[in-house]
Amino acid sequence: MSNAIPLPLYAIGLGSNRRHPRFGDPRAVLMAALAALESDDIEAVDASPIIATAPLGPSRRRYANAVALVASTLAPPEMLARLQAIEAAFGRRTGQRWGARTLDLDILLWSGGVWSDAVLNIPHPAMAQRDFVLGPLRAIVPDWRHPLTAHSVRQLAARLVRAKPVDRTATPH
Ligand code: A4P
Ligand code: MG
Repeated sequence: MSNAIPLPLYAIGLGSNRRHPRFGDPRAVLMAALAALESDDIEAVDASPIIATAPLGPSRRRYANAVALVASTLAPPEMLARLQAIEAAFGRRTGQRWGARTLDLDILLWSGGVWSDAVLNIPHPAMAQRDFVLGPLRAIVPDWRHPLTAHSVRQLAARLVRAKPVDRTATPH
């Protein structure tokens, strides 16, 4: 019998739209990144399927995206530092915002709820607008509620589908 207090959980978004010279294409980059996330103080709990997505923003390369659920006692700033170290180890280029990148790791949700400081915002401010985030997130934690809106991930994903502009009825000019 165990009366251990459950470890805090983080949902981590993974994205890549550049090959890595050793790991290969973006899908292979994400598989390597999922393995790299596991460490003495970060326990892998679950991972979504890796999906191919159309780029949002100026980059023309398609992305591979996934979400990992991890358990860790690391505080949010420590987790961000760890993710940035992994990005750096994968040779991520800094520079152009939204440019092609080998690996992008974002903290999407944390079981502690809300974190907000000059360099870190949890929940990730754009998560509710991004289907490449909500799709994989729904595959592993559909019932997790956004701490600010109280919507579940499943509800957020459904709202986003409904909000999509549909232009099948455009009148001819
Ligand atoms: N930061 C603040 N909150 C967080 C958080 N919750 N998690 C700060 C991670 N970082 C957070 O991020 C810039 C700074 O955000 C960090 O230094 C950290 O202090 P970054 O990852 O270095 O820069 P970025 O990714 O180029 O900019 P940004 O605005 O974060 O871009 P996004 O939102 O990451 O979007 N299309 C598809 N299909 N799939 C994608 O994955 N990704 C992007 C990048 C664009 N289009 C995409 C995808
Ligand atoms: Mg980012």
